[in-house]
Amino acid sequence: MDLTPLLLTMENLDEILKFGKALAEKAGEEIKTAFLQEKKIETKAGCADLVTETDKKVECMIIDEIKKTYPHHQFIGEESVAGGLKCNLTDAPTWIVDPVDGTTNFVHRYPYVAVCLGFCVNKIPVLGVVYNAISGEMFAAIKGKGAFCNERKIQVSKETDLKKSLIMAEFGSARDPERLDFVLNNLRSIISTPVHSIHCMGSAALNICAVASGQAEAYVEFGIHCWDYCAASVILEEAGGLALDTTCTPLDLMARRILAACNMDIAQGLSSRLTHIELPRD
Ligand code: LIP
Repeated sequence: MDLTPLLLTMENLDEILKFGKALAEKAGEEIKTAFLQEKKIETKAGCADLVTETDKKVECMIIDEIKKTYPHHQFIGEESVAGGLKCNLTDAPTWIVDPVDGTTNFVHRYPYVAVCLGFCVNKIPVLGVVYNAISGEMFAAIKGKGAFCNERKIQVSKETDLKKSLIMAEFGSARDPERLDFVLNNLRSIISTPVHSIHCMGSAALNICAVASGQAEAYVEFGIHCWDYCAASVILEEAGGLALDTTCTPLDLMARRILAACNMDIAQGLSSRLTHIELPRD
């Protein structure tokens, strides 16, 4: 494998992270301004798959800034893909962007909303920024250099007993009866472990960052996209956690499912209680 792009990029990942954090803060200003205002809401794949003009405006701003600063970098953005651009991850340095993760929360003014900037080289996530503009929490990590929230080092929970765990999960945006049965059956299986509780925060990235921060032991979801979990997966692994496929095999960025856990005991315990499905790849 030609390591040139990786070596070239690894040399200035600190500079790229500085750029990413400043870009996330700039995007966060736009989100904060619009957060309490009336919003023009559209739907995408279904009645609960929401998008606003802020999602689109923020993604355009992010991509313009990347093109200006790093013209040789590629990008994959949620709203660009929704607009018809192919989701094609190559070995080139690539930004994977969710301008507003937790759009439903943004629409309802529920304060769990994050700008997600993941950065991959040779298809490997090596840098992640997840910024909750409403709380001011800036989660960030470079592969091999630890994970931080507002410059404070974060690490996962040490709990190994699933019965003493807080699990993050989501209903997702699909509302067809078959998918709802699948989601509800898995939620029932998890809660009847029994676990301490299941919380649904409405943002895949912030759920993963809650695990990275030791506030929950695991998060699992089927049906999300690479932009929902690329950035946060780097933060979780640098906090000592595991970003895995739901079957506890290595994470597949394009498989649209993740099991994020503080350790393998929790991951295997949770995975064994799930029904697994394959989804159309990103
Ligand atoms: C959301 C995810 C969430 C999932 C929602 C939606 P978006 O991302 O963060 O985990 O349950 O269906 O996909 O659409 O707000 O960027």
